[in-house]
Amino acid sequence: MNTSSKLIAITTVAAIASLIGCKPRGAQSAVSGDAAQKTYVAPGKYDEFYDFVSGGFSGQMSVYGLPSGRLFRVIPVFSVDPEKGYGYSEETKPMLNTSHGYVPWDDLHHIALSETNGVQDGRWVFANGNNTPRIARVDLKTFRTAEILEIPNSAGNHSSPFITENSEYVVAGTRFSVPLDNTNGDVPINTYKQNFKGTVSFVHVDTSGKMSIAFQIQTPGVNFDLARAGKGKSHGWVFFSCYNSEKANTLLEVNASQRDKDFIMCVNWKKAEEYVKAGKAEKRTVAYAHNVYNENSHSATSEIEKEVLVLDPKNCPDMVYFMPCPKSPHGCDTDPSGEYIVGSGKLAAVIPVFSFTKIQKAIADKNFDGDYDGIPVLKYESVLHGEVQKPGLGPLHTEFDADGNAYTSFFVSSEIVKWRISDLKVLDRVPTYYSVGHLSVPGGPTRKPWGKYVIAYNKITKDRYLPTGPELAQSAQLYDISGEKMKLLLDFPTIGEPHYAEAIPADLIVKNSQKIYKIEDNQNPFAAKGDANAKVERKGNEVHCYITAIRSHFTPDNIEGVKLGDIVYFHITNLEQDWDIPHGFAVKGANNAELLIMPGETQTLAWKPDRTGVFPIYCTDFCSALHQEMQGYIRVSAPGSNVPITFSTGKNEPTGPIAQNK
Ligand code: RUQ
Ligand code: CUA
Repeated sequence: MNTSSKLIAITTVAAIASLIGCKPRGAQSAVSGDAAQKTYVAPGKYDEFYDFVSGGFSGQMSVYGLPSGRLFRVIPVFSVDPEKGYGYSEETKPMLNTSHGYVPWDDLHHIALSETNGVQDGRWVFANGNNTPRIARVDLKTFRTAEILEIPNSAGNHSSPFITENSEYVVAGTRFSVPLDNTNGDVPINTYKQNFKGTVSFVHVDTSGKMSIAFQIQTPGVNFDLARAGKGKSHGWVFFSCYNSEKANTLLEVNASQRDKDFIMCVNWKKAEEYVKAGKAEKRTVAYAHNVYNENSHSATSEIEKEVLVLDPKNCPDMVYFMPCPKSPHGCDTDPSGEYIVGSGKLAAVIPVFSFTKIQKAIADKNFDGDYDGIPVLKYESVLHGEVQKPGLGPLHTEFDADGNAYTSFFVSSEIVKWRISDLKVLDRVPTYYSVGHLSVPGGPTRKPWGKYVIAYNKITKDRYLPTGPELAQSAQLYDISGEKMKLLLDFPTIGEPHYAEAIPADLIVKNSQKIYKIEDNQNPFAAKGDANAKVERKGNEVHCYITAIRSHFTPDNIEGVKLGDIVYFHITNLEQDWDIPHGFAVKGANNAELLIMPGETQTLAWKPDRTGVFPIYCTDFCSALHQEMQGYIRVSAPGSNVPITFSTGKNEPTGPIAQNK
């Protein structure tokens, strides 16, 4: 190879590495001697933190303990889950309803724990549905999805859900700009610049956790990527990173990387609230689902809402500003003081850090660099605290500790870099295995970081685990950040693709954790609150079986009189009032799978038998020494049969004729 072709080869390798991420060396030797001790949680002992980790394309959220990395639970949110019956039971199906109908699988990227005064409070965790735009709220008493709200005028709900410091709002910025819902969307795609708009939504959270869309702000047709709310002095503002300020509609890889700087959009939501109060918002007709799970009836309802209020910055001065940010920013993170806003340009060679005080001054002085679609653009130099020089390649996200340090993930150079906010000095760097996306410090996005660890959520696993065919578990890596230098302690596999995660001290959640549902509070209309209420009733071609479950039998466990063409509803009430004693329920041939019923709860399985005969039913959760005896039969006769409805447990006399099926 001559020198110039060598050079070409090297640049090509570098270019490829910069796109796919490179693999650091010394993967096996990176662990320090006391790592095992620092992550060992002895049998019977509790972890110090809960870690709520997004499942990405699995649509779920998983819960780990830190520092052990032990998996405790997968919480079904935007996808059906055969482990919990979520999305299969009649009671939970409405949770996955949308204006497009039933959507049983979505893509969950970001986690937001509720806060009071900027500190995690352990009440709820919010998550975004990325594909069919939604925000979910999980109740941390029960670790169940309590509410899902669809976001209209939105497509690709990526910039979501980021939370304000008193959980006043969770925000949702649309990834894709699109023709808005109340317009004729049937337009040529290459009329993007005229017809496509963005929106950011402010979803109000009331004191009980209930969500509602307070207002949306219509924006130029850019792509919103991430966001963070201000805190402390910047409380009242939200910062959204945006890319594609070129407004490209094809081959964004090239066409959306033209401009030297894109933007961070700064929204003064207190101002927006004033404009809404003053009647400046336009009512627009849209359709979006609002699904709520009722803890007393153990049932979800889905309603389609019809209206949103939309603010146009053109009519609302001083509400929205653009701040230039080099180049294709992804993460946009605010430090614990609320003074600094860190942009992470995926293609930028520096990390820009903006100052909230300077932003306010630039606004007051009208220090603008023209406008973008009528919205003032702040002068880059006038709002900049400074740039971190040569930090690494491909910065994505930044989290903070309580000592004035920031931790930024670098996808391309596959590392975490620690730097100081005050003087922007790089202090330390550690490799990740491989290609870290998000990272998280417990309490890192709040006013009160708990520190101790930073966890890298890696996109690529390669040789780190035993191979499992073409796909490997994605991985998290735990680093000790209590000293000056970061130290790798542990790898653990994750469920789905971890995007963002948030960790919280365990005692903020443990004390509220619910153990059972009280049977006397059970308001499910199909509950049988004792064996005396167990029964089977025919209503036209529906057969409703009100069945109780208690160790180790169902009442009734022999049911006859069902005819082909009927729909059978098994309403199972778990009478146990003891922690950790669920019962399961399954019937042979049910297309709708199974149930898992918590103590004191009622859940319903709908079954449409497809043939005559006798079908076993049984408990699917090993609940007692006689779990295997927890079974029964249901008989299905021909459509015209005269077998009467009968039901019993513990009776052996014949209940109906045998040959009526013929
Ligand atoms: S993203 S790897 Cu979906 Cu939050 Cu940055
Ligand atoms: Cu009930 Cu096994």
